[in-house]
Formats: sequence, structure tokens, C-alpha cells
Amino acid sequence: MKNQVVDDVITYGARNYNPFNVVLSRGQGEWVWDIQGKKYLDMLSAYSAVNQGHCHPKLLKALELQARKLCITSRAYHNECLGPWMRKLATLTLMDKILPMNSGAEAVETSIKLARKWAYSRKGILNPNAKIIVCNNNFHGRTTTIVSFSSEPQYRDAFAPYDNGFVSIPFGDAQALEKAITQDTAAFLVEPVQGEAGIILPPEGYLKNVADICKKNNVLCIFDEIQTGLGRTGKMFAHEYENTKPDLLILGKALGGGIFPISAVAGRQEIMDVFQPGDHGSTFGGNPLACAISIAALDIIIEENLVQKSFTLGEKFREDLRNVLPSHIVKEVRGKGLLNGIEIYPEAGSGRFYGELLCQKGVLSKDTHGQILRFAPPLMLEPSSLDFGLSIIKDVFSKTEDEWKKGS
Ligand code: IF1
Repeated sequence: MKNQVVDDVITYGARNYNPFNVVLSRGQGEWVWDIQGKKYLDMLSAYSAVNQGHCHPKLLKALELQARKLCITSRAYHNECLGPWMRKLATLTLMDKILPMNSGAEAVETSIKLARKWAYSRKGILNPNAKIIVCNNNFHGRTTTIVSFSSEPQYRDAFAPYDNGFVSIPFGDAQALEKAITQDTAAFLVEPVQGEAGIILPPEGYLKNVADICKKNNVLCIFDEIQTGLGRTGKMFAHEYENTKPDLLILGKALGGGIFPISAVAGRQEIMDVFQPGDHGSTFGGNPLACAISIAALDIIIEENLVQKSFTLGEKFREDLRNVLPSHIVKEVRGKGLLNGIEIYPEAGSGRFYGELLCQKGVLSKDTHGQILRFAPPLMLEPSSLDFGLSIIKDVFSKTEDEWKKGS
């Protein structure tokens, strides 16, 4: 497709993304339309940022009302929306205190700073020796500190020098955590389901085990639920599956309903209280517009029962596909709630190829690490829309890349 919009991105844009050749111009609920008017089922949801569905009327109303009133104050002054939003989020997360930021990576950085200051001021670790344990194949964002502990060469290698305050262990192995802990360990940072790594589920009991190990060793347990939180995995937070709780919980993405960036760290008082005025901040963090939108975004998840929907429709997604996808093409269908992955055998074709074919046939998804396609639709999708998606997925995975290319 020749198109000026795409040409301009190619001409003027930095080349850090390689998008599918589709220009999206409109969205409603689980559906998006391109500039030619073609309709797609959005099964990527902007990497899980639109759990509430595109252009939700309640979000638009909150946006408009607040935008007409006051958008930004900075934290040098109070605003009317920050307090109510903090109260709502603290209640929902069962945490004492909330710290607002904008992007997911900033909230991860915030949790790292909290853990380090807690380690020096409360645990008695000698500055600058604090270490944070992370997992192989993690994804926590793109800042220089965060990519320092990425195990993905493309995300890390060209961006040295690195921050050496991190130690990496295998994901899903609670014993490895126990072994890795030393006197200098401040915290353990983990995703309840590894998203970018390819929807990797830890063994059952893992989250509870690591939280318990952390507690026993006076190490902070930090769950990055930026992607898994707010209903995505069929619980409000993925850690609820194991009746456990972290010391610090990181949220982002759907916290802003997919229409405004807002992220947060929620945590226990004794950790959050290590920050004094001036220790940390953000120009936009906690702005009234973001908070007003986030309040509506959280209300929608609760009022529309999106957590239960995610659980039920997710079960359907996996059951339906596990029974029918050809076993020489699809290695595994896995996930929790509406965070799902389909892993393809390399011999059958590439994730990119299948992603493009899905897109041509009206289903948006995205490959990761070559062979895995991610499916994470808005949680409010109609069962009939899911059926449409499932039928396209079945069609697309009925043949190998070679068979599609030969037209057989
Ligand atoms: C990209 C994937 C998803 C995250 C977790 C922190 C962040 C993310 C668990 C950072 C962000 C993104 C960012 C986006 C692609 C994407 C992604 F492709 F990497 F795998 F979601 F599935 N923690 N995830 O998943 O949040 O600063 O971006 O707000 O970087 O291209 P952010």
C-alpha cells in the first residue's frame, strides 16, 4: 500500500519500529478501522493498554469534562483528582500508598529507587552495594537502567555502560531465588507472566513461593503487573491466583484506559515512606487529567465485570484452539485470561508471516521472539467477536507458510 502517512514515517521517523502496513484511523470497543474503512478485531490492544476497549464513552466523558476544567498543575500544588484516584487505587490494590508516574518504565525505575533507598535507610545495606534480583528474559521497559538487566541482546548490547546493581536468575525457579539472595539483596523484581518473552507462565505456586522467600529474607518483593494487571489475566491482579501480595506493585498500560499514559507504584507504607519531598518526581505524574481518566478506567473494569469476562473468554480462547489447531504447525496455545500466546514451529513458518496473514484477514496481533504470536484483545469484547477472531485464527493456522505461499 502506497501512502503518504506511511512514507512520512519512513522518511522522517527514527527506525525503532517496523509496523505492519496498515494505517489505523478509528476504533470502537474491540474493533478498529483503517483509512480504507477495513475493519479489524484488535487482538493486541496496544500491548494490553486498552483493556476497556477503544474510545469508551465513559472515558471520553471523563477526558472531556476534566480537560475543559484543568489538565495539569504539577505536584507543586494539589489538584482535585489526585487524592480520589490514590484512594481508589490503594483500595483496589490493598496497598497503603500510591506514587504516580506516566510510563511503565518510569514506574519500574521508581520501584528500583524505592528499593535502593529502603535497602540503605532501613535494611542497613552499605551504599552502593544494593542488588536487585531479576529474571532471565524479563521485560520491564527501555530506560538505560532497565535495559542493563535485559537478557535480550538487541535491547541491551548497544547501550552500554550498564548499571551493575542487578543479578539475573531463571524465571519460574523459586529455589534459584533462595540461592541468589545475599546480605546485599534489596529486592526481587518479576513479571507474574512474562509477556514480551512470549507469554511464559511460571509453575503453579511460584508467585506465592517467591513472595514468601522474600519475606523470610527481608527482601522486597516487586511484581511488575504493568501488562498482567487490571483484569488482563482473569483476576484483577495476576498475583491473586496464588493468594499472595507483593511489597511493591507496578501498574501502567490499562491504568489510563488506553487513552492517556499513567502508571503507578502501589506499596506498603514502610517502604513508600522512605521517599522524602524532593527524592523523586515527574512533571506530568499525578496530573488531574490523567487521574480523572484513570478513575473512570478503573470504574469500567469493575462496573462491566471485565475481570470475570477476561477469565471466561480466555478459557474459551485456549480450549477452542487447543482442540483444533494442527499439531505440526502449532506447538502450544498458552496463557491466562485474555493474555495468550500461540507458539509456532519454526518449520511451519515465522510469526511475522502469520501475523501479517492474520492482519490481512482482519485480526490484529503481534509476534514476539520470532515464533510466538500474542493475542490480548480488549477485555470487553463480545463473545461473537471472539468467535470471529477464533475462526480467522483457525483458518490462518490451517496451513504452513510454504503451503500459503504456494496457494495450496
Ligand atoms: C515496546 C512487548 C508488550 C511491560 C512490562 C514494563 C513495560 C512493559 C511487563 C514498560 C512494556 C511493551 C512496550 C512496547 C512493547 C511492549 C510489549 F512487546 F515488549 F512485549 F506489552 F508485550 N513492564 N511493554 O510489558 O512499559 O514504558 O512501555 O509504558 O517497548 O515496544 P512502558
